[in-house]
Amino acid sequence: MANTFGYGAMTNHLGDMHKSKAIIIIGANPADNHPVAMQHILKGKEQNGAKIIVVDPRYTKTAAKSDLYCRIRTGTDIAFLYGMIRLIKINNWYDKKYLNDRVYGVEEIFKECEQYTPEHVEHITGLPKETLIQAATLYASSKPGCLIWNQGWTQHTIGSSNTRLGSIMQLILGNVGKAGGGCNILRGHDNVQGGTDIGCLSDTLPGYYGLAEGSWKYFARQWKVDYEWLKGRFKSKELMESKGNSLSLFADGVLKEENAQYNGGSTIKALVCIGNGISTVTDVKRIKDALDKLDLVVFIDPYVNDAAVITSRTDNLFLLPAASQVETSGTVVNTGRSAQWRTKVVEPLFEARTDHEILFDFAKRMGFYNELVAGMGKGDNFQWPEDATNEIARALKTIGMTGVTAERIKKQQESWHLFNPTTLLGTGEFSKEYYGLPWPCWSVTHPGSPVLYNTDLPVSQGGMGFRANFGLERDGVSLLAANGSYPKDSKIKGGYAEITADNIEALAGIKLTEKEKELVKGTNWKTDDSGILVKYALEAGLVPYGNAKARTIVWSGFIDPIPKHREPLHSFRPDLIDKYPASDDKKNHFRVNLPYRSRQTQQTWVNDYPINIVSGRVVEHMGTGTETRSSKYLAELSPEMYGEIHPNLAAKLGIKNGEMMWVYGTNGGKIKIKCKVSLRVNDTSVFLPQNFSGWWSGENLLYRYPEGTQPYAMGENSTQVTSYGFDQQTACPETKCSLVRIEKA
Ligand SMILES: Nc1nc2c(c(=O)[nH]1)N[C@H]1C(S)=C(S)[C@@H](COP(=O)(O)OP(=O)(O)OC[C@H]3O[C@@H](n4cnc5c(=O)[nH]c(N)nc54)[C@H](O)[C@@H]3O)O[C@H]1N2
Ligand SMILES: Nc1nc2c(c(=O)[nH]1)N[C@H]1C(S)=C(S)[C@@H](COP(=O)(O)OP(=O)(O)OC[C@H]3O[C@@H](n4cnc5c(=O)[nH]c(N)nc54)[C@H](O)[C@@H]3O)O[C@H]1N2
Ligand SMILES: [Mo]
Repeated sequence: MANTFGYGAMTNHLGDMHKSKAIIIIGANPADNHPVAMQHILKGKEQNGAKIIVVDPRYTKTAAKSDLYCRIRTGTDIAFLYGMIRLIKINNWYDKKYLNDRVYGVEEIFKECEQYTPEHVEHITGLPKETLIQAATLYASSKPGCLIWNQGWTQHTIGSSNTRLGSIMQLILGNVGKAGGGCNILRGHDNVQGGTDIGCLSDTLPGYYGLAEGSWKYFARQWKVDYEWLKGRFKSKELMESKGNSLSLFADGVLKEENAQYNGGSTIKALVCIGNGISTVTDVKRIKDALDKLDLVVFIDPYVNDAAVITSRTDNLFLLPAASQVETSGTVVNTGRSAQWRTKVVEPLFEARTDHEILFDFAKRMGFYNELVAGMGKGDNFQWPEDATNEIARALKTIGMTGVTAERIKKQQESWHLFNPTTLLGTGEFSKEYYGLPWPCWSVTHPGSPVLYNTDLPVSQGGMGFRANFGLERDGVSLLAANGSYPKDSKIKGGYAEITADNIEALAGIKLTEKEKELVKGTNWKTDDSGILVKYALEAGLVPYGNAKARTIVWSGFIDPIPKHREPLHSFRPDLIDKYPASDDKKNHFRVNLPYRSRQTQQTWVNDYPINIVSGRVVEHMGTGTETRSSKYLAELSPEMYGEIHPNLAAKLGIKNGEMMWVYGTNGGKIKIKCKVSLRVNDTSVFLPQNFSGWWSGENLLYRYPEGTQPYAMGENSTQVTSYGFDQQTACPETKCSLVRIEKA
């Protein structure tokens, strides 16, 4: 759940959905994209009578399993949510005690929702007002209610606002911290949670420690390197402490000279791409142009990366064959924050090498191998990957990885069958452990925490309140949990600040010895390497990060203090953009300048591009499809790129089912694809699956693959026609709101 604990993470877990009474799936299609999660959702429905509500512009396979389907226009989820919240408010369906005890700032939300009457929501979203009333009634009356979202919510200029407001609705209903409830984002790739946790992000160090000097110094200590040496790797301290380039925007850092000023005075010159498709980034023509312009491009991939085929460069392009995940071992963290150990199944085949071996060799040749591995042990005096897992455990205190050691996770792997899939609790020798030690797992004897923010359990058994991370009060109003709100068995019967060396004695009611005082001096729970602060906090039933209120308002770094509806940059409804304008153009957003409002008003886009893209996936293929389109059987099931349009639109365009059509995007891109006539989308939209690549505006690029590496299925890449637009906070591409024109080919 964004903003409270860290970045996106499921508050609950998949098995926990067996306990739900209502499940609202909004901007996600698990029947296609998370078939295992879908099994759990269906267990909730079939065994526990959970009502399923699906909110999606497309009637998906998931929608086919719903009790109530709500079709909304893409990019209007905020209006839908405020409509829900308004009905919850005026009907007194909200959880007053919960709001009083555990939530800050709901009044602002209640004020903002006033304008979103069912009629107004219908006007914006297209959802019949009766259906909104039905959805609010059903959801508010069936508790606990579980909220599920995914990319249908994040790939927008206001994606981060969608996720905030959804979480706020859950708070208003008192659904957070409850089994069967929660804010549950279904994640993308294998280990995407683990990848974010360890800092594969350009705006923070591992464990969401940020980029400030103090954080770098903390990590210098964890990595056993000199802070000055670390600093010396950067051109300046300022660059060291500012957000890096992002995947979605790096091309603008290559192509546009104006951005060099944010990047040490130079545009980007070289790219190493490891485990990423990059041709899936929106407005992919930018990526091609950037790849063509760079001095050096390296792909580390078990397959021929699609981007390597898209570029027309002929030199300084390297493909380093990487081993796959069955040819290596180590930990991964799943969407429910549970860690799992993976064991190597076979040795890397042919000349393939594992990712870490390739990276180690890079470091050797660039002269910093010793520093790279120092945190695990000097020279080659470490055990891979166990010591890496243990370094993560030691360093990532913020999210409570402390107890997630290689030894514990490996031991669990041998006994996975002993864990209950609904509660995650083990039996036998694991009767005091949850499956995967879901973080926070505060110590090597802690069981892990299957449901975040659950105050019904003691902290030592996975209980916790909300995090005290934003000060103790704001404008004279306390940000701490109210008196009487605390995790079970807590010594303090109300709110308190995060634990520090200075307040531990007063809060936990203990006396530190002189030796302990020396050890914890100047630290807090997330920087204390001795573990003393966490130990005493847990003994007193206190959460190391404090016990505060969740906040509905943010006050630093955000464009919108409370979530606001803003029309997409390429809006289907220009009549609404003055009332709900995009945010102002943004300078130095992940080191590039980005247009927002100026792009939105550049022209009335819908006049020339009158059809709305609904973007999503197919079950047979993954990502760019690099891997799955190279599987003969999957390619046979889903052999070619297509666009789904309504029979009314097909008739209007004069295109028959199975005929070819040209689709033109707002950036000059075009794709030639097969028409599939379908009732799943409305008659102003086209559904474009994201999983194809290999064709470029009518040209088949198969000839560019090295001998013997050609995939079985090829197709036009939808990102040629998706829009230039990025989240105003996170820079996630606005692929889910784009306009196109379609003509018969
Ligand atoms: N088979 C398969 N599985 C996958 C993947 C894959 O490529 N193939 N990819 C993996 C990855 S990386 C990810 S991130 C996940 C993504 O998982 P999902 O988020 O489920 O994926 P999508 O199909 O892109 O989008 C979900 C739904 O959002 C809807 N949608 C589009 N625009 C809007 C909107 O404005 N509002 C709302 N409410 N809904 C909207 C689409 O119609 C679609 O049904 O899937 C993972 N699983
Ligand atoms: N139109 C549209 N565009 C979208 C989306 C959308 O919904 N609509 N969704 C967006 C999202 S959420 C995502 S995540 C992206 C897709 O995400 P991408 O990362 O762009 O796509 P993948 O094809 O999954 O790329 C993974 C690459 O890693 C390689 N790989 C696999 N295993 C390993 C390994 O062990 N080591 C190494 N080194 N490489 C490995 C694969 O061969 C592949 O080339 O698409 C984005 N683009
Ligand atoms: Mo993803």
